Amino acid sequence: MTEKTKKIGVSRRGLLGASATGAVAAATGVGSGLLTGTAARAAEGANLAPGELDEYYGFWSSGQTGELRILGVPSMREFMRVPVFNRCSATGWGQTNESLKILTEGLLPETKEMLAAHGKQTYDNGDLHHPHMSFTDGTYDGRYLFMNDKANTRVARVRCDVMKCDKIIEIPNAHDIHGLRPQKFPRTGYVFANGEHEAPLVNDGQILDEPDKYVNIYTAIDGDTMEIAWQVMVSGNLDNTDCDYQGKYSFSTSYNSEMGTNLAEMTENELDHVVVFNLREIEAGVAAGDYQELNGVKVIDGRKGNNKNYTRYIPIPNSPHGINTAPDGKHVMINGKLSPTVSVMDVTKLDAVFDGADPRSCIVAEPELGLGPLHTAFDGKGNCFTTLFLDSQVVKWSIDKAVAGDDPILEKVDVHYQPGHNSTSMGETKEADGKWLVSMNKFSKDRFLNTGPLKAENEQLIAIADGGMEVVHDGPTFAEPHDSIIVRRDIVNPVNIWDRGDPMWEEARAQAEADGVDLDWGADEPIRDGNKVRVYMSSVAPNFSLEKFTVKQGDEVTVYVTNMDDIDDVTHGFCLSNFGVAMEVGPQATSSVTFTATRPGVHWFYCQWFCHALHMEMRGRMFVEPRAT
Ligand code: RUQ
Ligand code: CUA
Repeated sequence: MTEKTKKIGVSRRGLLGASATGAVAAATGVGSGLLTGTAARAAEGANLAPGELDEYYGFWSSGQTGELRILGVPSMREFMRVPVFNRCSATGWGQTNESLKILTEGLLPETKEMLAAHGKQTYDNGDLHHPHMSFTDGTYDGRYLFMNDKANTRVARVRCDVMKCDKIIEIPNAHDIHGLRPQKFPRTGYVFANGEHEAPLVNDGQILDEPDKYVNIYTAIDGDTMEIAWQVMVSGNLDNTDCDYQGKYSFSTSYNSEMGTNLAEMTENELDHVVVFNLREIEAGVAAGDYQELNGVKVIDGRKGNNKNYTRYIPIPNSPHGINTAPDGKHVMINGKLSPTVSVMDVTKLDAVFDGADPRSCIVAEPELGLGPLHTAFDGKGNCFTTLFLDSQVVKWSIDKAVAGDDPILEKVDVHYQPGHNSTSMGETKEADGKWLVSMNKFSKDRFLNTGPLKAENEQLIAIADGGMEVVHDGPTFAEPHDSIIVRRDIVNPVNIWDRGDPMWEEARAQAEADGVDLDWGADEPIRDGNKVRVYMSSVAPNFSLEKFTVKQGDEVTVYVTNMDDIDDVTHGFCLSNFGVAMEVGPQATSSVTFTATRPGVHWFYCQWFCHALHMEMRGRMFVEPRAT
């Protein structure tokens, strides 16, 4: 904080007092969010002038929209949407050959069969919950973002150099990947992924309504290769996951330890559990061959009562949800959801638990914080910020006080409404800096102009740098504000222009080579190969290298477009009207799309990405000769 903002901050607080602001606002008849919000934003530097850059990147999930979003913090401006599990009309994600390769190559054989029966190549929907960056030595390293798809049991990776998804895998044996976190130390390393819903291990229809025979699956993926390293069979379903700063343990919350299949059964027990995974023991078990191989994956048995050292089950009250490792490297917060408590687990006591100590001996505090604790974020100064879903509040509390058995609650702030996840700047790394807190709220109710029965959800920015908690910004969001991370901008360094050698269009490169075509510039005539036709063109604003090309009705046509502009921000597109074809072609990138030329006649293709004063003129014709009758 600069000297100037500090002074404004102090004088504002001096005048109004942190808790008096609401009363003053109410008395003047101005919405408290408006008055204190505007004042506080100016004071805390959340309000950036046009052209000013944010201090942090925010990487946001979009829940059931299925994409990753990039925001700026503290401005909360949305910069970019990165399609991942969804389809994208603008970029052609789900339609270009390059994206279809990524979307299909990691699918299981039985999934491909199911999709083919529906006339599809890939899923159309996804539910992206948890985006997290790769780590090196306990902090973000700017290489990758990893994220889960709860809807179709997938895990994806986004390259941070180009901010595009480059890998998606479907996880066999598991059902609905929910919690996801990368290994923090020594590096990522593993990406841990929770299977949320339990089912028979071999789910071939032999076992149906026999829930006592269902298992759940915890998966470790190799973040470099995006291959599955191993899986562990566990008791109870898995909710969220995190890991320590030593590279020894990871842990998952589990609600429904009862293995019930309806609400009454699922919430019957007072205690559920956290499963602790002993990474070295599991690796040793895999090395020693103590696994069964199922769908090409090594599955270790870590169920309750297996008498091995792969897992421990720590009883936790009741239906714990979020699990968050504090930047102190020692404490892990397990958020009680149906219990008003957060259980504080001390990871330094886990060795003893694996040596036979009482599993609860690692729980060093269990403060009661309010109703519906879901997730906890950290300021790196020993304080926690826990969302209280039912109370519509965020509670700030002290780890030391909780461990000492004192009342740890320092402050509560109202959020609007029903918060789920929250995140702090760098808060899930050892470099947590305690400047900003975002509360991702599931309901906005009256906070915005009414948009009908379906309303925006609400993300609120809370300034925490001066030791208090001030809600300084409301940000509407569409389906849904699930989870986010806030990353210092010096860590993230995307390129402006693609490298012509990028692996993203490896197959186009190989095909062009086989066709004797220079992919950079294209070919004058289509290359025919039976009824398969390949059209190669380049684009330099405001021209495509081909003004026209001719194919025959019924041909399977692949159009490759290479954008030879090497200027920042000059993206071209290729849109073929009435064929449902459109794609983005970034500077120095190649994109391709395949379609069948069913319609005879003259068809215009045009650049749909505004690139030049003569952008409207950037177009050409496809002639489709009618099939001889
Ligand atoms: S879980 S709202 Cu899908 Cu992230 Cu807690
Ligand atoms: Cu190229 Cu518009």
